[in-house]
Amino acid sequence: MPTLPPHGTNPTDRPMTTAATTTLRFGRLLLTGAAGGLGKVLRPRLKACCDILRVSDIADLGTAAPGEEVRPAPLQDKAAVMALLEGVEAVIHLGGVSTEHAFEVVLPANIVGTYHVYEAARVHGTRRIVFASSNHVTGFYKQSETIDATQPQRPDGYYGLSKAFGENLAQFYWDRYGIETVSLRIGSSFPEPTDRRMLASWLSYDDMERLVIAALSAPVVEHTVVYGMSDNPLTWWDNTPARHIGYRPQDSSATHRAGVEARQPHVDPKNPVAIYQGGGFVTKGPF
Ligand code: 15L
Repeated sequence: MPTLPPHGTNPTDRPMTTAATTTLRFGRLLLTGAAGGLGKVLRPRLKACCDILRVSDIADLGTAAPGEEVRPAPLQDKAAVMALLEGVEAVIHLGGVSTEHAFEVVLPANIVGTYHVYEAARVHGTRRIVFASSNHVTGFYKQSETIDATQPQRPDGYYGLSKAFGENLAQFYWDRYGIETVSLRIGSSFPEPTDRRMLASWLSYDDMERLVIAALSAPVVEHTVVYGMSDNPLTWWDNTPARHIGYRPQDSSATHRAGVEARQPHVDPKNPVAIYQGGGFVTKGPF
């Protein structure tokens, strides 16, 4: 059943895998935020690589498909999150708010909630978490810069700050308790890129699946931060420091470029949306 190596080991007899080819099977996986945009995409795809997929959200999750356990739970309820992680091998933590909001909205769902997930992982001995971070952790870098995940965080709002907190929490739980995390700084994961910014930040759904499977199955990750992007010819993010997780994107925004440019022929270079990597998020608020 469990396929993750014990903490501190680096087995050489297990091949790296990709979404398309993985034969890796987990016992029970937990997907939080399963009723959200990316949760709905990942739910059927993750079911293919585990015996039981436990899905959670505060929004309606529908009925359980074969091999699923449906467990609604508010992330700010510590007891509920404790129960959620019982018997879980690894967590894909997408839960919380996914766009910019007032701090009072972000705090319970993203900051307190993510703390509860890590505390529950510590208590139950869960060994790996795939954390849905965001490109908005570094949204105040300019689109004229190329950065990698080793550069200082520059969040572009309270949402980005909450994801920066989540990444720091992940680092702490690795250093202190040996719980491994891959923090995915997801770009724009939609069916296709719809504006010029997304030509750089787009992550196709298939590449999103490849990224999550790589994050779950790489033998040793400690705490790795990786940008979630497809193989876009135009990009601000260099994923070289995270190559060890074995993520190899196979889609590209190039095939959508002509359509995007026809729909959005002009960009005002003085508009902050076109200056900063975080796009429109940098102009939200104050609340
Ligand atoms: C995010 O983090 C959001 O969750 C998503 O809705 C998009 O807005 C994305 O960033 C983006 O930057 O395009």
